[in-house]
Amino acid sequence: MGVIVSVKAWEILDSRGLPTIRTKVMVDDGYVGIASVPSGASTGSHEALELRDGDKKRYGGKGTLKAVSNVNDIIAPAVVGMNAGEQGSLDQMMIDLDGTENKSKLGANAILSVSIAAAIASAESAGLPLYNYLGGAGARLLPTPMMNVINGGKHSDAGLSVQEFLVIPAGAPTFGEALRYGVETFQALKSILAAEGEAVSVGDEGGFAPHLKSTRDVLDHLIKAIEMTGLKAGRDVYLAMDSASSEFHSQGLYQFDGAGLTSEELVLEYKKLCAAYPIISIEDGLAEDDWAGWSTMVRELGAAIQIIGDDLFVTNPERVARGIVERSANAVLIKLNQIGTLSETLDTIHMTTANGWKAIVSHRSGETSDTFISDLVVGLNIGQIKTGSLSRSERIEKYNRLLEIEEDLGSAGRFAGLDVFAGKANANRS
Ligand code: 2PG
Ligand code: MG
Repeated sequence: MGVIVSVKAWEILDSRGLPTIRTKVMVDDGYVGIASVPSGASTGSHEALELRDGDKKRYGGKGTLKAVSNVNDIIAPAVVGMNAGEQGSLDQMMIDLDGTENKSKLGANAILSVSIAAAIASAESAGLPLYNYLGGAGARLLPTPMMNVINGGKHSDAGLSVQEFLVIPAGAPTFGEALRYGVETFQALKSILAAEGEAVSVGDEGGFAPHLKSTRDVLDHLIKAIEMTGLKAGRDVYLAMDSASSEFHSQGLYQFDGAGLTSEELVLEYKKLCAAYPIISIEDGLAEDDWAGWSTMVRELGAAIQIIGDDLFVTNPERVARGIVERSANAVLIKLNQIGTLSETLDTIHMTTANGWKAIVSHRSGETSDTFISDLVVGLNIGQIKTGSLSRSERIEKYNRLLEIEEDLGSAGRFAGLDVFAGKANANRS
């Protein structure tokens, strides 16, 4: 039972209409697992390699036919006959087949599609809900969502330095209520922007992309939107940012809101923002190789807020290990396709939480309808998910899967709420 009998990949499109890969793994009792791999825009330079064809005549070079054939012609013959439930052996077999540091031979997209599809097929074969299969009998923590309602940086043409402005409805009593707080805030924001004559079309992650003046201007709009719903900012709903600052960092300076700032100056600016607004989390506040700047940020702000490394760590256990030694952050963004197998992703999660840091499971800006991350976050009781705004089906499907899990768990379910946040949000824990 659970022995892999076939592996088949094909090219599909992601939410930006660009090619990606989908793979189906079938096991001997007839069950199948299907996985689709997402794709980033503000990718970290230390991520595992996303293999693209480079043939300019197809999709401007972004085709994924090589990755597809690497699955069908190289990985499939090697893994057929293995047990889909032996995740560690299966992933190690693919890592060895690839043989490079960053999965550049077979492609992290090719490898990850098989890794996840095998886990899903094995869960089906075992007759378990995917979250239970991944996490065991104790899986029951519904995550606090971080919702990206304003899309700047590389995710839209809004012209904002910061890539993501997020609302965190951590004060809600349940996941379902948190989702409602987020949706109502999103709708209120829409009406505020529309009344100002701003565009209400959405960016890559389903948030609005208005041409507002500055970071503070956006944060003011978010506070106004929260309060318009009757909720209270700093009690029911909190704020967060993903600066994705590698994108506006060059030659030692950060081009932030029209000024060229050093790391120290940017950290000071974040400090002022955190004092003025109920911000409880900042991701990639500094660039992916500015290790010294990150340590400064933790010294200045680490007690008050969550400091998340995304491009800094790229879900890579070796980079997280360095961050732990140097106290570079206190949280790690978890993206499966940055590292390329489920097993290595689990290693990174374990290292993160074993050291008392927080993990946040994340989507990519280019997504599909795949909802694996919803099961992963509940399965491992991680407590936080970042999966976009409250529009666009590829984002909403992840929330809908969490609603389904919440329903399944019934009174056994727990909502992470504020409990997963230390620092200033802690003051509001009941
Ligand atoms: C990020 C992500 C997801 P991308 O920076 O955290 O929100 O964006 O997938 O473009 O790297
Ligand atoms: Mg990020």
